[in-house]
Amino acid sequence: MDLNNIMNELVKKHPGELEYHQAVREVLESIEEVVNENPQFESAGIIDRIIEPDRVLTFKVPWMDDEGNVHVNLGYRVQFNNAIGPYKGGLRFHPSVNLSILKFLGFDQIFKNALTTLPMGGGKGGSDFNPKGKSDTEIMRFCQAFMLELWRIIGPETDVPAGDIGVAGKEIGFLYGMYKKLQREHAGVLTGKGLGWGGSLIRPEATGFGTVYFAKEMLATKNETFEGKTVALSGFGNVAWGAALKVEEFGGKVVTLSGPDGYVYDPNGITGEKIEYMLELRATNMDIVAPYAEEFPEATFYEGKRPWEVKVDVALPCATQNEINEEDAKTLVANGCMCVAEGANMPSTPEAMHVFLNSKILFGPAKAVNAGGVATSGLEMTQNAMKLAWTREEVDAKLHQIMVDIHEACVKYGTQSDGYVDYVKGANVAGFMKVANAMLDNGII
Ligand code: NDP
Ligand code: 2IT
Repeated sequence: MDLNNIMNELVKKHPGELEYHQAVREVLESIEEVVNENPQFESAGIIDRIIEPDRVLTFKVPWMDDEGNVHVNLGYRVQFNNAIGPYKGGLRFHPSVNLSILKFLGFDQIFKNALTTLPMGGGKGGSDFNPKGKSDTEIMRFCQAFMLELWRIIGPETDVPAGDIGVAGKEIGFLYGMYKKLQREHAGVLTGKGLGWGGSLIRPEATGFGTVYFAKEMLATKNETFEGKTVALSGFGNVAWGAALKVEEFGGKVVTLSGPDGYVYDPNGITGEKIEYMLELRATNMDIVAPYAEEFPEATFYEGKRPWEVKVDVALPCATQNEINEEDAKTLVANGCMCVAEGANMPSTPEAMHVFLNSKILFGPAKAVNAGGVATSGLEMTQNAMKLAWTREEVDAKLHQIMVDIHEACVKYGTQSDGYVDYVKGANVAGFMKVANAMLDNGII
C-alpha cells in the first residue's frame, strides 16, 4: 500500500477538507502493515473504496425565526459505508459544521461501529445551524425543515441517525415527530428517542459511562483504578456529564469542565449537585461555563483557556475535535498524567497523539473510547426491533461488557513487542479487519 500516493490523490480530489484528510491518514498509518500482509484487500480495491463515502446528500434548510425572519442553513447526510449494517451515526448542529468535519466523523464512525460488535455501518450528518440562543419553537421549526429533506434517505434498515453536538433528546423528539408524519409509521429510525416512545434507558449517559468504563480497563492494565485519582474533563455537554457521573461513582475526582469561553477549576471536585448543574448550564443554550464559578465560589474560572494545564492523573477530553494540541499534550505528560481517554471525536491533534504514544502513557482513541454511545444506540435499535424495553441494569450491563470487549480487541491488535498497548493501532486494525472482510465477501459494489 502506497500511503503517500493514496493521501496525495485524496487531497487532490477533496482539497481543503483537512479534518477528513487527518482522520483518513491516521487510519491508513495504523493499517498499513495488515494491508501489506493481506494482498486480497489491495486486489479488491478495499482502501480506495473505504476512504470515499458511498454518497453524500446536501440540501438547504430554510426556516423562519420567532420574529418572522427567514434563514437558510446547509444540511448534510454522509452515508459512508454499510458493509456490516445500515448506515449509523449522529447529527451535529454547530456553526462550524462543514463537509470535511462530517466526512471525518462518518469515516471514523465506520470503524467505531465495527468495534461495538453490533451490525451497524458508518454515517454522519448535520447542519451549520447554531442552536445557541434559539428558542424551543425555533429549534422545532429548524428540525422540521431539516427532516423534510432527510426523511427520504433514512429508515430503520437503511440509515439510522442519532445525536451529537447540539442534538440531544429535545432535537431528536422534533426530528422524529416530523419523520413519523411524513413516513406515516412509527419506526426505529432515530436513536436517542424519549423513553416513552421507543428510547433506551442509559442512552443519554452511555457515551460518558462507556468512556469511563474503557478508561477503567486501561488503568487496570497498570494495576490502577479511578479511586483517589484527579480527572480533567473538557466540555460540559452530554458526554462530559455522563463521564462525570461515572468518575464520581468509581471514586475519582473531576476537577475541571470547559466551554468555548474557558474552563473552570474546582479543587473540591465536581460532584453531586454540581454535576447536575452542568445540565442547567447546557439548558440555558448560552455556550458558557463561567457561571459555574459564581454558583460554586470555591471554583475558579479561567477565561479563554483549556483545562490541560491543570495537574491531573487522568484527562478525559469530551468537547470537540482538535482541542488538545502538541503543547497541551506535553504539559499533561510533564504533569504526570498517566491516562488520556478521548470521549469526544478526534480531540487530540496528530502531533498531540504522537506525544502521548511516544511517552508511552495510556492513550485511548475516540473510536474505541466513546463507542459506548453508538453501542447503546445499537441496543436501542435491537429493543425497537423486538418491540421490548430492557431495564436500566440490563442495558448498563450490556454496555459495560461491550466496552470491556472493545478494550480486549484493542489489546489484541495493538500490543507492541515491548508490551506497550498502542490503542490507536489496536482500534483501527480491529475495526478495519471486520469491515474489510465484509466488503470482500460482498464483491465489488
Ligand atoms: P454537546 O452539544 O452536548 O456538548 C459539546 C460540548 O463541546 C459543549 O460544551 C460545546 O460547547 C463544546 N464545543 C463544541 N464545539 C466547540 C468548539 N468548537 N470549541 C469549544 N468547545 C466546543 O455534545 P456532546 O456532549 O454530545 O458531544 C461532545 C463530543 O463527544 C463531540 O466530539 C461528539 O462528536 C462526541 N460524541 C458524542 C456522542 C453522543 O452520543 N452524543 C457519542 C460519541 C462521541 P458549545 O456547544 O457551547 O460550543
Ligand atoms: O459520534 C458518535 O458516535 C455519536 N455521536 C453517536 C452516534 C449514534 O448513532 O448513536
